[in-house]
Amino acid sequence: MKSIINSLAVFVTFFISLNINAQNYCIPIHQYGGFDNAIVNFAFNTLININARPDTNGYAFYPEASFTTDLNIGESYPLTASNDILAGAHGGWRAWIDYNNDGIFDNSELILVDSVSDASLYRKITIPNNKNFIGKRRLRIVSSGGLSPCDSSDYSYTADYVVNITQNTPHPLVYGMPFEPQDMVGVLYIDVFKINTLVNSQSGYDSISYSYYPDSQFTTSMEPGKSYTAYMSNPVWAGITGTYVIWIDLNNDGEFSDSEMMFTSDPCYASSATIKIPMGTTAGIHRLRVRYDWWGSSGPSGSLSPYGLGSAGETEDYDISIGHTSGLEDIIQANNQFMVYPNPVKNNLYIKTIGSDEQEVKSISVYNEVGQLIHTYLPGTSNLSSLYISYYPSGIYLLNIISQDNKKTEYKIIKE
Ligand SMILES: [Ca+2]
Ligand SMILES: [Ca+2]
Ligand SMILES: [Ca+2]
Repeated sequence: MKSIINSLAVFVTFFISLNINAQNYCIPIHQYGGFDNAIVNFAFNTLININARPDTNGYAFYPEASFTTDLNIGESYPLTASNDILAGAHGGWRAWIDYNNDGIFDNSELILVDSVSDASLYRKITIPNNKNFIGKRRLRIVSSGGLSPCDSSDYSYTADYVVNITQNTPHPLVYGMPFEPQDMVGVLYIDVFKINTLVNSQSGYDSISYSYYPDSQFTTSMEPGKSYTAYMSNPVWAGITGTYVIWIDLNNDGEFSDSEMMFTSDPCYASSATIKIPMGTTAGIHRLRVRYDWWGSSGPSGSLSPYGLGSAGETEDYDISIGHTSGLEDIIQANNQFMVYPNPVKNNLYIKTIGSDEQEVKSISVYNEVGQLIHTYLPGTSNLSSLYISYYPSGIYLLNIISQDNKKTEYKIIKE
């Protein structure tokens, strides 16, 4: 009788596994993993899963239909994760990608190890330049002390995703995400942000306490070597104040480094700042991040990070333009339908429609110097498209832009 039950159990387990995934991945059970240690926020490149309400058994599989992202081999992407309580984590993060797709996460597939006790994680993950890894692959991330991919520690939490490993897929430059504890959303927020001629008033806050305003919405042009005034405020509401920090990605590498921290305030409701754009800053569009946080620099981590979990506050991102005014004018004279900038370009090429909706971009094809098609990019309906072309070899490329009204426009660009 016992052997029949065992056989039945094996059969049922096999059957369930088949239905969950073709690969029979181990599924850890963490008795208390659904509580403080749960991975509530996770972002990897364009995959963003915020305020996930996980299962109480400490394991979640997020299907590809809802959460996935394309990752080129040989490129690096930001990964951010956190639980929901700044001081509550039991420490430690590990993650794997089953690169060889054999259903096992082995040590060579470990993509990050963080043994520091922290509720919040930020890493840039490089996908190995190996064509055998191309395809849909399982990613596993474990928080709070789970040392192996199948570890069933009581207090750990495990989340699985499917990522799509590709080659040379054009994509926008993505920055690491900021998060806020869910019950602190709207407690403190940035209601007004101004810098130079950019004015965003009464912006309020949204459910994830993060907003990205592309330069089709707000932007301003600044020159290297000059200083500009910024101003930021929140409505006086909770009787608590926060710290403002401003970063600008001056070298356009997709990260805000410590040396790119342009301003830090004392705890306050409102603050002015003088921002000096350093000489030698490369011309082009640069990401500016302003973050307002209750604990700010006095929090448990000692300084406010541009990424990961804050204590209560909001983050806003803007695209500002530095020192390429004359180049833009040249392009506008040449064609009054699109702006293509910066040119020469290093990382991100922007195509902005300056004509009517019918003239918005339908497709962009990129050809190399000898006329071979490299990519066709379908940006969707938007008056601003961005192509991440950092991995293109240096040289001259021809851009063939088709607008919604099927008119073709050609541009020559120089990739540095
Ligand atoms: Ca494997
Ligand atoms: Ca706001
Ligand atoms: Ca940077």
